[in-house]
Amino acid sequence: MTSVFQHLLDIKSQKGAAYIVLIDPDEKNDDTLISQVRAANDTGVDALFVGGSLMMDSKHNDRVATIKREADIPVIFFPGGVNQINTHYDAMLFLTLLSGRNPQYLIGEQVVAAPIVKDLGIEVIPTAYLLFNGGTQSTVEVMSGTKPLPMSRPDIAIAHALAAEYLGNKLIYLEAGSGAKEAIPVEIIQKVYAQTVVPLIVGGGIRSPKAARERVEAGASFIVTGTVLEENNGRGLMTEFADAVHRGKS
Ligand code: 1GP
Repeated sequence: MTSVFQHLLDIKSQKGAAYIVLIDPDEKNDDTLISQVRAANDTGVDALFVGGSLMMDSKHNDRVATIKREADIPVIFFPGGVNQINTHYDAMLFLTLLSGRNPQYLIGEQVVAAPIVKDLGIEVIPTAYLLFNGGTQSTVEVMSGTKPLPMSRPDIAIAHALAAEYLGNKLIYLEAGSGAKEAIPVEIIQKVYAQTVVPLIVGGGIRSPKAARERVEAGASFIVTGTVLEENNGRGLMTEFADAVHRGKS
């Protein structure tokens, strides 16, 4: 059976890039959860990332079960913490918050998670998570107690990306933070892409299909959107994003 990671790489080589929708299994999305997943099934979305930095009730595991039941595409755990692990995921990003200097998110959570992940048999995708300053204080910045990287310093971004590659990560996530005012700049993506062989996920503050397309052309292999779809519940925008990300090679 093809791994989820290989499936994502295959989509990238067939379509130029993959489009991933982030669903936060928090109570704020209770009413739209099923419609979002069904829309993703039907509009050319390639996979779902599921997770969030802060859960405001205890029902997130039930919501993930609902997402998995409804989804025809891979459901990938995008962990906000070890407490969110459950049996419903097809794979997980095994994240290290490499932009930060908080040992809890560099290795602490991972050590606690590892035996549980092994026991559950979840496919892991080693992923370096680089959080940038998207112009507003993100939930992940607050919850992780780490400083984001400056958007204005491609040299610092490149150094972190190279460290991520040499540490053996299979993906690098360039993250502006959910709801960011400013998405990761095209220039940062171009410069990081030129220096590393590791496929790039780009997310945070991407609010238009045009912005998504520009980031694919700059070198992103995977585009993630969350907030814009929470604010505009409907299939139309999802289809436009999928077409923009895939344009040219489908
Ligand atoms: C956040 O990159 C994702 O982790 C998506 O961000 O919610 O701003 O689309 P948005």
